[in-house]
Amino acid sequence: MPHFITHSPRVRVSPFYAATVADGVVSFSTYNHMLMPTGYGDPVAEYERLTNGVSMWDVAVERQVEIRGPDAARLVQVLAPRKLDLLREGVGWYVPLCDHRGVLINDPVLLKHADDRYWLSIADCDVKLWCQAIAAERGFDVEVFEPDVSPLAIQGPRAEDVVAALLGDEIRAIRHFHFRSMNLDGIPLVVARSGWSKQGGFELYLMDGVRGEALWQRVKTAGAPFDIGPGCPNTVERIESGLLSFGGDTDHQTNPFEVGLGRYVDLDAPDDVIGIEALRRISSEGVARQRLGVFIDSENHLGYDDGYCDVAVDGEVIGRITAQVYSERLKSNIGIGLVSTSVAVGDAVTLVYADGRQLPARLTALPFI
Ligand code: THG
Repeated sequence: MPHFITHSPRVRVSPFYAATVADGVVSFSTYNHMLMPTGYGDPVAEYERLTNGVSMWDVAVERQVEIRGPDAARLVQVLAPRKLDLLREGVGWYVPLCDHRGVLINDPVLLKHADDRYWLSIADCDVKLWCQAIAAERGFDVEVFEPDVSPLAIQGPRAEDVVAALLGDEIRAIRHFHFRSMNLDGIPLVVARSGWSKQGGFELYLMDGVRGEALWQRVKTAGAPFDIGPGCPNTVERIESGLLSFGGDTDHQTNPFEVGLGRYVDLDAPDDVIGIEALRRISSEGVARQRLGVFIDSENHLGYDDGYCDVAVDGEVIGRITAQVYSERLKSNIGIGLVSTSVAVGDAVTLVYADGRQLPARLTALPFI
């Protein structure tokens, strides 16, 4: 029996929704209270396009939290444990947002439009509420709201050629994580060199939801000579690349140092930054867990349906695998997990599934590729 999800303000659809349905989307997840496409029915072709060609993704679920007003710079500095006086207009930075205990609560890209205007391009959780609460508690003069902005990602080695065909050769000069405002025959965009893959690419932040269908068709047309096709944030590629999935790979205790985001924390950020004292303490005491990969020894190709599993050594649970897939490129099942610092790369471990199945595995460093 097929089942359906009722659309409502609690499960919103993207401005590209009708276009993704017309192009054959077969599955969705939810993210930031919206439907997010997760597959078009041909995972091999989708992986191939992403790694050798170009693919277009409806990632409108990466919502923006806009912070605007005289105290905008003060608010973002209090929210993010990086020294933001070094962030320039037209540049995005990856910033781990932490709570007062140094626990990671989101991993957005912070885009600076102006001294009094920023976007937090967020992963899945209610960052707007957090920002509004902190702004009010600290008495800052800012507005915090979700603007009408919906990213469409163009990812893969041929992405730059597609975006140049769409918007002109000037986009080739946009550097990694830099962005600029552009206009595509009346469709307002912010164009950034970014995206949740290691294959290179751009994100077109659509600034008028009514134009979703128009933008999708324009990208398809510009991409046709490059064999563009639809895709989604790709589980195989992101595990091979070791990209963090906030909420997937993290739990309610995870700090940035455990998951490889320590290089995005400045311990000498100002003392009034939320969580900075805890982060300094965690950094000096050292972490108890680390994010590693595993090669899993199994005849079957593993995936979401296999569920997640504990990682054990000598019968003792020392961690958990949070995502696993079969990698055709590596000819092996691979996974990502959080494990104790009592184990190390190269160690043999046993994966213990909820149904009692056990599989041998070996710890390895990230990324796989
Ligand atoms: N695009 C945009 N917003 C996002 C995401 C995105 N918001 C949330 C979600 N994805 C998760 N956040 C990201 C975004 C980018 C990267 C990782 C997680 C990323 N990281 C590179 C890395 O880890 O090597 C580079 C980081 C850097 O150079 O600073 O690209 O996909 N708009």
